[in-house]
Amino acid sequence: MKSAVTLTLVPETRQGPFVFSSGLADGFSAAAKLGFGGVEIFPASAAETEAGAIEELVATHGVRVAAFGTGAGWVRHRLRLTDPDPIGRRRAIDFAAQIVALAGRFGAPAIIGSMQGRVEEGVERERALEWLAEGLDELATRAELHGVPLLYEFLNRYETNLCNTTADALALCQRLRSDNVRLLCDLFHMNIEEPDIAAALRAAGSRLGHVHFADSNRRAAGLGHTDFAPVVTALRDLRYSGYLSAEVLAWPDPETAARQTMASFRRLTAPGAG
Ligand code: LER
Ligand code: MN
Repeated sequence: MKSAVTLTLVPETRQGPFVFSSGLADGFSAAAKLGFGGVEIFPASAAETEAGAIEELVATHGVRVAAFGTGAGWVRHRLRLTDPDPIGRRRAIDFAAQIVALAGRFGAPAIIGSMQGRVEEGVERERALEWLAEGLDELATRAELHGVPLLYEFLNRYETNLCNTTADALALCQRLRSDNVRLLCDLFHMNIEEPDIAAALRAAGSRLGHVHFADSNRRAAGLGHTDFAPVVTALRDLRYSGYLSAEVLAWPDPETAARQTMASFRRLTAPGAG
């Protein structure tokens, strides 16, 4: 298992679950100093992202890009894959596709989380799920050209009514033509929705592609009441080799949240732990 920490490039998400928010150079240097293997980047858009600067930071610090988020499409432009307007759906797919291509340069996957949208008023659930599947299929096919999966993140009920649990997300996968979609399991959302987080991770099995490593209150692991031992045992049993990426509040401050995450990561993944 590998460690990663989140970095947002979107100022209005500073209060959100992102550890670093003071630029690429600061974030990469802090991540490297604390021993993180990867940085998960939340860009404003592909066009506004300085890919060359990221390449230099990756080379300088020996820290990889763990993933790119696409959520700014929703936060900034209200784009979503389940927009009832076909032109809106097209724009949402195009926005995410550009991030898939950007991520591909780094051998990293892109994440579809809040860009999935929801079943909106006046829309049949079945229809919204079809639109979501169509969008994921197109983006997953594009991701395949870069040899990376597309990550689909199911969210808690306060953020979407599409897929709230691993079981929902696995059922969605059954609808897909592409087999290049992997699940992003966010332990914060799972703490709200799953009766047993470890069992849900086991159920995800080989579909599991990425983990958002957060405690019950969305603070760094160890600052809430989630019992991480069975979670990490499940991941070990699955031979999960992906990232545990700290998508957590910068509480009480970015440095402390990052240090706390790394201390928990080391304790939980040490040989013989669990
Ligand atoms: C939103 O709550 C979240 O977990 C993000 O990773 C989704 O884009
Ligand atoms: Mn998440």
